[in-house]
Amino acid sequence: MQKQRKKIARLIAGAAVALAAVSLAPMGIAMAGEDGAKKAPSQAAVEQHSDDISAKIVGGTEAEKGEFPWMVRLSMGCGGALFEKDVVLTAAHCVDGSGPNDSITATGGVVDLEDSDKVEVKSTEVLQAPGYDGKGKDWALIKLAEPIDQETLPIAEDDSNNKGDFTIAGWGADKEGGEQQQKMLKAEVPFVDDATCKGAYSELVEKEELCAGFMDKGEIDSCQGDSGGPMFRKTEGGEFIQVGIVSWGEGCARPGKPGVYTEVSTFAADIKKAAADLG
Ligand code: 4AZ
Repeated sequence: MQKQRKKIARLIAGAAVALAAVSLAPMGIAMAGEDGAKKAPSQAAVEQHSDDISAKIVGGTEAEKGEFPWMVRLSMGCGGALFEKDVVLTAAHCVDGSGPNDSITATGGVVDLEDSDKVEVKSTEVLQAPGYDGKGKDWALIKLAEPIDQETLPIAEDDSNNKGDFTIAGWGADKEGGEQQQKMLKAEVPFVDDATCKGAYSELVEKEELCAGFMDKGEIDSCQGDSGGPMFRKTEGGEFIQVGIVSWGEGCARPGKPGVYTEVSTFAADIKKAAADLG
């Protein structure tokens, strides 16, 4: 899976170039080919739902403008969340190491990436999680040249919100091997406990990753290009809080194969310190 993840990350980067060149051209063919053999068993299940008119993120619906103001799309083809107005929290596998970096553009303030209200800001620096080696620790920070004037998303500092139903959102594929989306899609997925998720993925790093999805039916999930985006929920006090970062999974929305997310609470102290230390 580690190799597959790295490949996926490379494909996303490649896809972003394609995206820049041909706007929202399909990137699904390369993706689908990538794990062609593994895909076969659940292909029928995926196709069964492909004519469902509500089938979006996978199995989601369009977000409202302003509904999730912290959401950003990153130019390498990932999602992210505003941790501060000028700091984006994303996945380590979306970036290429740490250091000064002006090659990433963050787009914020919109649901529709073609909306003229969009705000585009360049990166100045990237911090990839220290010790990241493709297994766990899938978080990174991107410092922006200017703030994006939108509400930020606080991160979970303990595991008390690692339960219940979560919201996922992004501009990634709306089905396995599908196209990147011009409009942000959102969906709700339930928590999957570590023991169940370990049964699906023996390589799961339980302290560093948490899982969500519908074990029985699949159908609703994050997918290629949603990586780096936040998984969040409301606390008992009614505030949105980020509990996960879209990280990986076997395919998208396959029964028995939930989405895997970086367990934000595990890294909250590291993330806060790293953000404070950015230039
Ligand atoms: C990806 O490559 C990706 N179904 C994101 C989420 C999932 C699989 C792949 C989970 O960005």
